[in-house]
Amino acid sequence: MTTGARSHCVALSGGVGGAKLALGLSRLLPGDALTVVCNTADDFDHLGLRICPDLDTVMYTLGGISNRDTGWGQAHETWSFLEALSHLGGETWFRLGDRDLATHVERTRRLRAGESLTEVTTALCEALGIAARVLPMSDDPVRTVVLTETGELSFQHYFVRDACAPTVSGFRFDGIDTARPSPAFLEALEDHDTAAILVCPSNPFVSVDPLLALDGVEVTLRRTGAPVVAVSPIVGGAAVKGPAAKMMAELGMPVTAVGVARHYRERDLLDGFVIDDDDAGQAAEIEDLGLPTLVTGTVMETLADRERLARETIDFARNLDSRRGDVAEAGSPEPSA
Ligand code: FO1
Repeated sequence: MTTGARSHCVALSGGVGGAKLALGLSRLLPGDALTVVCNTADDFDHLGLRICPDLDTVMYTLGGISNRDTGWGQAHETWSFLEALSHLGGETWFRLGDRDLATHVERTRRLRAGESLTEVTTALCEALGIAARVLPMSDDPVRTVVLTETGELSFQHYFVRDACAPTVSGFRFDGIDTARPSPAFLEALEDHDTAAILVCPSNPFVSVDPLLALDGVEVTLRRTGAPVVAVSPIVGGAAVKGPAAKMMAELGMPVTAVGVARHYRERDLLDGFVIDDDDAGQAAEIEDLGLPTLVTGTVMETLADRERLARETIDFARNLDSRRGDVAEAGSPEPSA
């Protein structure tokens, strides 16, 4: 990022996919130049503790302590707590490692002491030495309810206890009508210094849609001067991780990058879209939706992949003439590499 021109980047993220791109972005951007806004509709109260999976996946990833194998929880984990809980007949379907447990205990303590989820997250990130700003999408409770053929399920019951097996017919975000975007979330979107707003390759329905459904977010995204670019979570007709592809199929949507592009396009939110080389054949159809499309490698296996995709996505965004907001500054962005 060159100085002078707008230098801040805002990433909208769910769990694993979003955290990978956020890590790439954090390697490119100095600390306060990156804000990661996380979905909190997966959050739930379990064993008397507030669990915030997407916040924790992003925090642990940026803090370098994430469990790369599972995509959630911490590395070098031990399971004494869960073992002891099992002996007491406690619920062990949601696996809480000993290190991870400390996060839930400290977060719950702070929340009970009256801190907002934003304040708690800021304190935890500081303790973990994370330079980027990590924010919950809201300080108010929003809870995804998964509508299935066998009835309604809380998100974690659907995702973990039932292993995403039930057929999905829809989603509901309980609390969305009264929840407000966290103050710093809207400020980041409207910040004149924001050069790009990136919708990370997270599940469009249960990770990104709750963020977008919060009052004021979509209208702010349309109004902001910063280009909004989404990275497709679907590559080659499959989700890189998680149930997005299965959900799309069950909702009768084409399980394609185009399908995801349409999902966002119909609400006029994006200035550009990033798809994988595997799906290059769909670029023309996405461009026909009015979405300039970058075709590149979007599957992030290595740290170098994460950094490259972050750099390419930012350069792509900066070179888009955002359809909204003020005309590009006098110091218009340098041509992308
Ligand atoms: N996902 C699982 O599939 N099984 C688990 O036992 C599990 C435990 C867990 C503990 C803490 C945490 O922050 C996340 C955990 N997850 C687990 C992942 C979680 O359900 C998902 O990360 C999100 O809700 C979806 O993005």
